[in-house]
Amino acid sequence: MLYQPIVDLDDGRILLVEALVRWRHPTRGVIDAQTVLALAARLGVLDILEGWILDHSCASMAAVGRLAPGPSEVSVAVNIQPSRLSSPEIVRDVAAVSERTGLDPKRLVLEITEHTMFQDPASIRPQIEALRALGVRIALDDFGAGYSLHHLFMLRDLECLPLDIIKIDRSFVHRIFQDQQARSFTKAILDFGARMNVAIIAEGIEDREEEDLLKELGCRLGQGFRIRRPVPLAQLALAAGAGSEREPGTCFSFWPREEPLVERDLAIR
Ligand code: G
Ligand code: MN
Repeated sequence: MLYQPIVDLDDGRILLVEALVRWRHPTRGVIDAQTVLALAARLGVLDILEGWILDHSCASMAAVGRLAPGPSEVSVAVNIQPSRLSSPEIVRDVAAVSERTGLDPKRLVLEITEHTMFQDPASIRPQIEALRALGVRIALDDFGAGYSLHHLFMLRDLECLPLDIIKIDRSFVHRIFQDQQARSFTKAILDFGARMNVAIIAEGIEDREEEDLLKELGCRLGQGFRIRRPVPLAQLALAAGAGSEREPGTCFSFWPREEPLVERDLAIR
């Protein structure tokens, strides 16, 4: 498993890490999350894999939190199939995982992709509410993927869904330069977030210009290769441990923003 930080763009503090599964194949190298999940779906073991990912991510975050004071503030975001939200089992599963691993549900975010959220909102609502009552936060993933004006209307529908976070899809983030409309839309999402008390995260930030423009538009939270590539949790924890004299209560931020880590990361891409 790898974990990709989601940071406060102003000071680089890590607020959340997204758990991303990887499969180190003996001959084909490292296989990314999308391929692994598609393969698991084809083999009919997607539920089992997702259960394992949830359990593993929660256990790892709980363990890291015990090692250093900083990471105990950081939450973990786990992707789940939206269909799982239609059944009350998810609430029991999450409660059981939290119990077993000792991870406070307040430190868990569940990410669900956009389109399925709208297919049958009534069937997922009770589960979302029960999960939020446990303290779990719900993120709408990849919002704006396959960008169309339709998404502007979707913002209205979103007002009716109990959401904590919206992640703006990276295809969208990449358009904000050439496309005035994409910029206005980003602003509309950010305004929506401010009005509805929903945190907005820009995904897939790949260069400095994108980051700067997003900040200018008022976006405070971001994720992407420009900020940090997905890394093993131990790597985040070790770095945080080095700064563990930091006052408890501050979120862990383990590398100075000025350090050219990103360039180094890009070099090994
Ligand atoms: O759909 P979701 O947001 O869960 O997708 C996460 C995937 O996006 C991961 O596989 C991750 O490696 C990838 N990813 C993360 N940051 C970036 C980025 O800046 N650019 C691109 N192209 N992919 C990214
Ligand atoms: Mn995601």
